[in-house]
Amino acid sequence: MAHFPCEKIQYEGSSSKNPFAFKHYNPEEMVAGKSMKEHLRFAAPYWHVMRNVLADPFGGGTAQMPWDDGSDSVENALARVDVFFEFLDKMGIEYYCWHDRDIAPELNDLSASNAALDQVVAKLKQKQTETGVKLLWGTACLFAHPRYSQGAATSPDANIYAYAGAQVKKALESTKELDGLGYTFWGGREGYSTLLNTNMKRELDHLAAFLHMAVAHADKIGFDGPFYIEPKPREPSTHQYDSDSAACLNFLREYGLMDRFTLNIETNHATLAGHTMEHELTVAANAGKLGSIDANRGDTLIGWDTDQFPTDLYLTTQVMLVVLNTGGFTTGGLNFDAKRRRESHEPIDLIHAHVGGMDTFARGLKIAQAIREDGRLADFVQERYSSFDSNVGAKVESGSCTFEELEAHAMAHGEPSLASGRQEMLENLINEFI
Ligand code: XLS
Ligand code: NI
Ligand code: NI
Repeated sequence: MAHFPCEKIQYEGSSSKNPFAFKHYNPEEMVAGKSMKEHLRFAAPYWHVMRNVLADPFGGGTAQMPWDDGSDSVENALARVDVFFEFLDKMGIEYYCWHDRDIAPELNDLSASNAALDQVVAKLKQKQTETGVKLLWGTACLFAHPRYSQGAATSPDANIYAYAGAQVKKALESTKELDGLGYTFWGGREGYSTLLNTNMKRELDHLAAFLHMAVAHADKIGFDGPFYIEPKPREPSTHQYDSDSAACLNFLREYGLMDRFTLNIETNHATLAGHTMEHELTVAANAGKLGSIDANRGDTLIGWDTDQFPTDLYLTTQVMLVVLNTGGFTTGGLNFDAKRRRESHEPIDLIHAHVGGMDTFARGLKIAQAIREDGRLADFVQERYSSFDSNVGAKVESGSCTFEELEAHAMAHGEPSLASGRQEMLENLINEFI
């Protein structure tokens, strides 16, 4: 039985008026030597597609899920897997992501929960084999259960810390079992509400020890994919330790974790941190740590993580410019960590939402590549710094310059004349392509 009343979504081109067709995402179309699907590597998050009931702080869920009996049974969890794979097939999405507790229920104790997870993982494995779908990354939900209300790997309680470790151990083994390409840590409760009760130094030391144990266990079981840290500044905690790309990089460097970790950057988290997505991606890329992307967007009028689908061409163009400039994804991809609005409660709205997100990224990819081929933007930036290509500037960049030499240069050259930054001209240039 079909749960999403539409055919498989096909590419029909930009003149199509069919809401169940891609206007721009043409998976096999080549852009700069690679197919669109290889560039974009779309992934669907199990938690939003299958488990998000569309509640908000003022009201309960509205999502219609006729396939779901509402129970915490393993049977219900197994039934959802078929629906999810029907969804992936209709969308032509070849990657997915999960939290352990999205795919399988948390039962009375850890061993029962682990056994339930094993059953669902076995079914996911079979579906992956049948369809060729791949797991982009797995993760453990260390934020929903009340035991984690004061943190998991930063809990003040060693018993809870141990429980979290056991949960990550199992989630990592399940990721390995499904040939997952990566493993993500989003520190949902890893932060604090008040420093009055918090020993920040001990919590950060514990978090680092936790991540080192994860790496050691990955090595032990032969999981060699990257670990991602997903920055977010606040919500649910008042202050979260992984607040933005720069904070994460500093933490990873301080605790000797740079080798195995890279970043998974989410648009709405960037904006909550008071940055643009382009900024967060660029900070990561400069450190060689742009691993993967949670592709959503926020709402300028709402102050929380609204996890909306990307619809803004400027945003997707900026994202794809950074991605293309770094040479593209290797293990990562574009995971739509996005949910429908509470008012879009029918299953078919999931299809509309993803069609839009995929088309918006396809256009962003094509626009970004056109801007790169045109070359004027990159040429402008190169020219802007060209005084560092020779003479005193080149000496600075080689690390061999002294203040005496700068002084001699300044004395000899008199008052410098500074060129315009030409922001408006460049904004006009970008609009030529959008
Ligand atoms: C929540 C996060 C979460 C992570 C995975 O804001 O984005 O969904 O991506 O734990
Ligand atoms: Ni996310
Ligand atoms: Ni988020």
